[in-house]
Order: sequence, then C-alpha cells, then structure tokens
Amino acid sequence: MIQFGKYHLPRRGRPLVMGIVNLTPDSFSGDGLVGDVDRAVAHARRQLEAGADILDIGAESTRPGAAPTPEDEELARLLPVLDELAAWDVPISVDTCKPGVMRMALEHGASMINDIAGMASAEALAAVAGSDCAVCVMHMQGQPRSMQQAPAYADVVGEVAEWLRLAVERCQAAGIAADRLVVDPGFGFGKTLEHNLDLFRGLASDVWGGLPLLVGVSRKSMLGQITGREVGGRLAASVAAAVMAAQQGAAIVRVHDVAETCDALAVWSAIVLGGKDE
Ligand code: YH5
Repeated sequence: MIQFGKYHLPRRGRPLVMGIVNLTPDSFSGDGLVGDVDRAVAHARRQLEAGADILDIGAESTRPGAAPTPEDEELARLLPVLDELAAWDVPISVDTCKPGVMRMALEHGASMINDIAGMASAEALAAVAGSDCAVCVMHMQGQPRSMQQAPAYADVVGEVAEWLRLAVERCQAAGIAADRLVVDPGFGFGKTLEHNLDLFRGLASDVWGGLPLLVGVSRKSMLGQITGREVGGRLAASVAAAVMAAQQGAAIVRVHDVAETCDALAVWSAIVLGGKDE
C-alpha cells in the first residue's frame, strides 16, 4: 500500500492512474486551465469520473524554457481549485517545488506533494515531514529554463537511480516513511530522447530501491519525436506508453487522457494479471 494522507491505495495490480489538472497558462500542451476555477473543477470532475485514482494539480510552469512562477501567483491559481477538490473522495496531489506552497497545499487538504525538484531543500523536507501525505521525488538534471540545452549522462539509469536513492535517504532521515514515498525518473526533465528511452527500458530493473515508480510521459515531446506528431495528436502514443509503463512495473501513471488510459490498462491487466490483479 501507499499512504496518501487519509487514503491508502494498493501498489500492486494495474498502475494507479493520476489525472493531470494543469492550472498554468501552458496551453501549448493543450491542457492549460489558468484563471478559470469552474472550468478547472469541471475538468477535474471529468478526470475523476473517467476513472482517475489520484488527481494531480499544478500551477507552476515547468515546461522546458519556462521562467519560475512567483509564489503568490502559484497560490492564487492553486488554492481556489484545491479547496473544491479536497472535499471529494479522492487523493489530491499538488505539483510544486516551493516549500511555502507545499505547506499551504497540505493545510488545504492535499494528500500528496509531487516535487519535480526532488525535495532538494531542508525547507521542502520540513514542509511535508510532519504530515502523512505521500511524496513523489522526481529527478531533473538542471533547471526548467535550460534543462534541455545539453543533457548529458555517462549512464543515465545508474545516475538517475543513484540521485533518487540519495533523495529518498534525505526524505527518510527527515521522517518520511517508505510507505509515503514514490520515485520518478522525470521523463523529459533534462533528458534527450535516447536518455528517456534508456530510462523507460530501465524501469523494470532493480535499481529503484523497491519503491513505487511514477511514470509521466503523457503527450510529452519524446512521443512527438517518435511519432512526428504535434501535441494534440499524441493520444495513441501516450496510451501505448502507459501500457508499456504498466508492463515495466510502474505503480502510477500520470496522464492527461484518463478514460482512454483506463481502458487500455484494463486490457493489459486482463491479459497479464488475469483475474489475479496482482
Ligand atoms: C512528471 O513526469 N511532468 S509537468 C510537456 C508536454 C506535455 C506534458 C510537450 N510534472 C511530470 O506534464 N510530475 C510534469 O508536451 C510531473 N512526473 C511528475 N511526478 C510536464 C508535463 C508535460 C510537458
């Protein structure tokens, strides 16, 4: 089981589906919902009804080349939506790397903190340590503004796994128990296509410390590079990647297209797990 605050979700069986609710102005990925609380809440409701096990809301721009979002701006985008969603019977994950936003998010009912900066600061650790929220620790090489300029690794799987191992060690030293931790190799965050493919192949290896893996590749550029399609035409590629993530042992897939992903994972599960769901 993985603990998400008051929720406990299984980490065996088909991967849990995390539905993306993007509260940034990044309309380039076809999902930006900034400034319209009602539209964002309606989108989240559709994600839930389509079968999402977790909703991930993010108000910080992290796409390659993005400038940092000021904290007051991030909170102004986030809290009105979080206040609505936290009353629903589903764990809400908040995608942020700012300790102040983490603290406010937990006060407002978040059950998971999803930090693309890998809980790198003492302040971030302190913000989550005293709660019982889940924590996703993601690997990124560099900073969003410049991370795609010249990503370089000698051994991408080994280096990302070792970086995550150290990050997890810091989390556990700060009092975050293993059943609250999820690790994520951070597809697209300071990685070339070849790095992303090596990481995907490496998901099933035993270098991840036995912790649940979160895989986020939905609509990302790596799928555009493979298929030659713009972001609006990456549904089939995203669903295929989610099924492959399941096959590689992912515990959580972070996706835009929840209904399609759930159908595909139901087929995967029927074939691979049979009636056992194990
Ligand atoms: C992730 O992998 N990613 S935000 C570019 C796109 C489409 C989508 C060009 N937060 C992750 O979703 N959190 C993001 O089209 C994340 N893991 C975790 N844990 C980037 C994103 C996206 C970027």
